Amino acid sequence: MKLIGAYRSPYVRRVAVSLNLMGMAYEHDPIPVFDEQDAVRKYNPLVRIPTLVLDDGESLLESYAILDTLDDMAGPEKRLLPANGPERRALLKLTAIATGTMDKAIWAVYEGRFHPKEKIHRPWIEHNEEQACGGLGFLNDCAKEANDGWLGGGNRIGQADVSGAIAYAFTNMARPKLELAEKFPALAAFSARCEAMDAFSSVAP
Ligand SMILES: N[C@@H](CCC(=O)N[C@@H](CS)C(=O)NCC(=O)O)C(=O)O
Repeated sequence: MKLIGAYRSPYVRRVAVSLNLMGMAYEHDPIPVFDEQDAVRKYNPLVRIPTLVLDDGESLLESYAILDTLDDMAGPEKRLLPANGPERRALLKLTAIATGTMDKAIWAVYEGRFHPKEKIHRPWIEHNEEQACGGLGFLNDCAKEANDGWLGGGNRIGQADVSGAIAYAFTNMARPKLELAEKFPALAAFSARCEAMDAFSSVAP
């Protein structure tokens, strides 16, 4: 299978780390989504990354849908979110807080990147940054409680951990002025612990 999109995208990265953790081999094609739209459109009518092209040519899109399919393919031992039950519900919530944090950090970035200077609306950037910090604060409390364990408890890394660690790393990289390591030290330490794993460091942004 082929994963389309640069690892700078936190959504691409959470798919890449998940593939690594599940031990699934893939080819990486870091097509720049804004510069080579037709190359992405061929696989995804929304022209967004990540897009995962399966060996039979079918393409999967939207990271949550891609990961749901990969969990299904990986089977019970390797899947990163439980298939059902209250544990799934709790971990989906944590994962949604992590991906919502990514959304908000990206919206803050896009406001500055895609508007001419005179049309950039600072309050909208601050609004999104505040929401991203809300998500990171919640994850920081989970990291504090987890101590040296995983965000959602349990004895092995799961999707809430992957997405939580990447949400922090991406927001910290994209919004350095927010000084996140000082605001959220437990999450910063958790993210650093994950980033030291091969599954993460081999797909650094
Ligand atoms: N909800 C989507 C978000 C994906 C997304 O926003 N990707 C960005 C790159 S980080 C993108 O493709 N942007 C191009 C655009 O929206 O025009 C997912 O989880 O996959």
